Amino acid sequence: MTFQQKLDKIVKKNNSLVCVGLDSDIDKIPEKIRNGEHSQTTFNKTIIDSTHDLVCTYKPNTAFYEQRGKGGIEALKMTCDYIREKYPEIVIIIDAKRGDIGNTNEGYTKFIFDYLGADAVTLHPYLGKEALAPFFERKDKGCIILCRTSNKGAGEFQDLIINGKELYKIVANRVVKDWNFNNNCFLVVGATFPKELKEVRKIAGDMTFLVPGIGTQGGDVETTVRAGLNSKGAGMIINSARGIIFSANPRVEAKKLRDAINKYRI
Ligand code: OMP
Repeated sequence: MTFQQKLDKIVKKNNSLVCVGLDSDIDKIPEKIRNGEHSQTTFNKTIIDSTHDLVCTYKPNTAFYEQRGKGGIEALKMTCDYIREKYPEIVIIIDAKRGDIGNTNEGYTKFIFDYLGADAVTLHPYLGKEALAPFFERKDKGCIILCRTSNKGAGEFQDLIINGKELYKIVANRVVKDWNFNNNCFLVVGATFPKELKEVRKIAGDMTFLVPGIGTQGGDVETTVRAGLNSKGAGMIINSARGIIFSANPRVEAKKLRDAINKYRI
């Protein structure tokens, strides 16, 4: 089964475009869990058990695991194993923002797809199509390429005009027309820039976007959904991390987000 097929199934089953970001910063984990053994994994299991019927994907960002060394990598692996064993229909995106020369990328594919068993990874486009080949060759896995990011300074490079066009539009166009020969490419477009999101949708047809920036970063749900939906009333994986996992009630917040998104999907 491909990444897109797996995603379509769970979007339908849970009626959800919500991606919960497992950005489980150890310093923000409630104290009673933090002091126990395998605290990051225990925290993630609690989040996963309380939201699994409300989401389509989980997206651990490797930064919050790598910073802890061995214990963090172990927690990342245990979290991925837990999702695959207990909720195998839910998609796992590893947010690692990789993209090196081809030989090095081979190593990243082995870690992310084979060791962790993830369904997709986030990637930088800067080194070009040739360098990303080891990712593209994994036909069943998703290659989610940064296009127009959610951070304030995103425009520094991404809005540069080259041959009369913004760089982010050139990236979108290239991914859609040239890199997606295995139908396993997707784009990251931030919720904090709905005008640009709409522009990328015009270029990308029905391609699925990973859309972070809702919640703590301030992206508006209605504007984002209206700007980014594809012709099938889907095509978006809408991520919120801190706004859900560190809230007083993650289940309530995840449900609130799912329902708010669905209100504008018609
Ligand atoms: P919250 O701001 O806590 O919801 O987390 C957002 C998550 O999405 C973090 O893991 C970011 O690294 C990630 N992200 C962005 O915030 N902006 C982007 O443009 C791209 C990503 C990403 O690739 O997921």
